[in-house]
Amino acid sequence: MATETHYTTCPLDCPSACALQITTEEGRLTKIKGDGNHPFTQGVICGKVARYEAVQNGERITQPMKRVGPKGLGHFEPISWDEAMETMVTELQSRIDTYGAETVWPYWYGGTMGLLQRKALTRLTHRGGFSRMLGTICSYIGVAGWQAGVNNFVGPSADDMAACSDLVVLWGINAVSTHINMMGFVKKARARGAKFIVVDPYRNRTAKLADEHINPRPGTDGALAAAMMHVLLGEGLANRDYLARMTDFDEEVETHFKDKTPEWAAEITGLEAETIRQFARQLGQASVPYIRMGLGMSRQNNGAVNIHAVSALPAMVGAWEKRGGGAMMMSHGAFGLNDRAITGPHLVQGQPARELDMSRVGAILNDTKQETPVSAMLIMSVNPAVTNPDLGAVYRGLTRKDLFTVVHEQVMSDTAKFADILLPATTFLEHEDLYSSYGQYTLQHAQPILPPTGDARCNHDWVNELARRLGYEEQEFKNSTTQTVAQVLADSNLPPIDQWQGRWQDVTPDEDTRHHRHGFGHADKRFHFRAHWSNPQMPALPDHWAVNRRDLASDQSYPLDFMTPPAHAVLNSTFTQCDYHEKKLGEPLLFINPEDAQQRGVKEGDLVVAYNALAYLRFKAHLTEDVRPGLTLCESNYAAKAFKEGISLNALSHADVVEPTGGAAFHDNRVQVEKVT
Ligand SMILES: Nc1nc2c(c(=O)[nH]1)N[C@H]1C(S)=C(S)[C@@H](COP(=O)(O)OP(=O)(O)OC[C@H]3O[C@@H](n4cnc5c(=O)[nH]c(N)nc54)[C@H](O)[C@@H]3O)O[C@H]1N2
Ligand SMILES: Nc1nc2c(c(=O)[nH]1)N[C@H]1C(S)=C(S)[C@@H](COP(=O)(O)OP(=O)(O)OC[C@H]3O[C@@H](n4cnc5c(=O)[nH]c(N)nc54)[C@H](O)[C@@H]3O)O[C@H]1N2
Ligand code: SF4
Ligand SMILES: [Mo]
Repeated sequence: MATETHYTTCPLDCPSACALQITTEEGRLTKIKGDGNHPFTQGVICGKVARYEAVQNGERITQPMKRVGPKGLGHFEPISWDEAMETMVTELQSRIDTYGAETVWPYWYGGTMGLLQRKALTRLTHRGGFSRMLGTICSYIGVAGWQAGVNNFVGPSADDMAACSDLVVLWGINAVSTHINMMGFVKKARARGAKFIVVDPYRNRTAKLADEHINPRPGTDGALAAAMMHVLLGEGLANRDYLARMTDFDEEVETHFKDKTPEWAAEITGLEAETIRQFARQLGQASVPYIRMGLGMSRQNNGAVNIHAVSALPAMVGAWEKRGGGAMMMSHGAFGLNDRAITGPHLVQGQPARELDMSRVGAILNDTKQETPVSAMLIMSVNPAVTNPDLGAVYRGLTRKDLFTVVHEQVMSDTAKFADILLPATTFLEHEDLYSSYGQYTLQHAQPILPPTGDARCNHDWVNELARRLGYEEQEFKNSTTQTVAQVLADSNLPPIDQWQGRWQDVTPDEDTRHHRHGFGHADKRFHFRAHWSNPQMPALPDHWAVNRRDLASDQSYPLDFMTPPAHAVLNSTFTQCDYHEKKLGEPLLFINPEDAQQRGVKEGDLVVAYNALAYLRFKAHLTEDVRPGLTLCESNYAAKAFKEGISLNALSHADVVEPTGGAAFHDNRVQVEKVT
């Protein structure tokens, strides 16, 4: 076998969904680069995936195994797929007989974004009547905030921005690390003279490239946006014509903003009132302002209110209508896919089963009062022992003796170590899939390029076999991946693969739709300044909703804000088991402002402990003005082994029930910090 070139799609949970060019030699991955022909990738990919061989050719799980030591230690013994399947059927069936089908909780998330492999467990869940998973951990808070005002998950494309915007604002998104391709388009806009502003509590890699960095305290974007609207209205910079035609703006809304002065917001955000005024004027005076809103800013207890408030800014100045103007948060609304062949909603027999919030796995597994306890979990493409909040509770839950845990994994993740049955998973180079995106507008199809490693099977295949062994005879459990892809495309009125011109379909909505010129996603077609939250305690109009830990703190036990934004070198917990990426990531650093450090006698490189009511973790201190006084952070995520305590960063994250629909407030935590002597 000689050198071969292949094309595929990056499966990771990243808004870019890059088209990739793969080189193999003698059937082994040797090189990955961006596909230069793809309109969004444009030949650029991130450094972490460029070194994917660390996963592909690294230490993989290659055969089914059963646990032989205590849960959590990762001691296993090889078994056959047949024995693994038989054990699963026996263990699941006995628990279903005792407690009912809802005792089984299939659990999956961000390992792969490929539609077939990602959601395969859902059809089994539906058919079996198992507990359904409420997939809150990433975007639920942001989605609720966006629905309140816009309610259409489309927006101006990166091309629109590059070609037309004269003010580019990246708000709560560290694109250099989390959406690198976006930066190429920002560069083009800047080359035309566009100004580039970053709004983020943390002077991250993206902020360092900006013309201006505005750093509100975390969880205060609602106050900032409300005060900006006060200025826009007061200084004649609001677009009254647009407000009347396209929004629900009225006298009540106008009155609401009367006392949202920059001075009021300065108190809350920690910004100078003058900074807020100037920012509002820049937005109001720009011809085509564009805001790219990140989900990062939504990971707050008041995140939904903040997302809604920021999305109201382009409505206030009438930016949405102009090509390249308005705001963009997620692009998935453009795909219009019907995925019932994958998820099988029609396979539900009788009443739909209960839904359990994935962000509260610790609390749920430790809840002894539940009528139907969760006594079996099927875990696939997700690593809750690192990525879920309140890891202490997650560990206690996963070590329960009576819990039967199946984990399907590529590598020995921290969660895999808790498995009773551990199953080997293929990588995206070894299986077929369809890929949509939440940051750009192409639908991609990818064929397997390499044979499975060892006895690895793809998500689609083992789920189907388990279903058949449980006696489910529906066609959905017999279809191959190729048949399922064909069915999804047919159900979605899209051409079959053999009629595609290339490896992707452009699904970019037309310019009017991207700019909501025919209206927004509400019955009245208007942008809503008035949110209709399911929780009536949430402020209907853009405001500061004072429900964050800083707002509620009754004493100074944990005086410092603590955030855990995504690290550059890894993607969630993916790559944290790879030597190359681990080295790039480095040891866990606690970013702390020199002022806060000095008060604690802490110097650069000192060993410090950060603690709150949940846990303590030790870090190396990094003194930096990149965080304001009162703010600390550690970039996420790390495998447990990176910490002396043997548990990862989210031991310090609370599993709050975030309004209005659940989610995880990863960047709304508080700690105290002391020097370790
Ligand atoms: N390298 C890398 N890339 C990733 C990931 C990763 O872990 N590493 N994760 C992937 C995943 S799953 C997702 S969902 C996306 C997430 O990517 P996006 O949703 O696009 O946003 P992030 O870049 O996570 O946003 C993080 C930024 O939000 C800021 N932030 C936190 N709280 C607030 C706030 O209250 N207000 C404001 N204005 N800013 C705030 C943080 O300081 C940080 O700089 O990235 C994906 N890409
Ligand atoms: N502190 C903190 N925590 C966070 C965040 C944060 O900003 N701060 N961000 C949160 C966000 S936005 C998200 S989306 C979650 C994501 O959290 P997770 O969904 O847990 O994502 P990953 O950590 O990437 O873990 C995915 C696992 O799936 C495995 N995998 C990859 N592909 C496949 C496959 O095809 N099949 C199978 N069976 N396994 C596969 C990988 O090896 C990896 O171990 O993390 C959240 N956690
Ligand atoms: S992680 Fe994101 S930026 Fe990196 S290759 Fe994948 S899609 Fe592209
Ligand atoms: Mo995410």
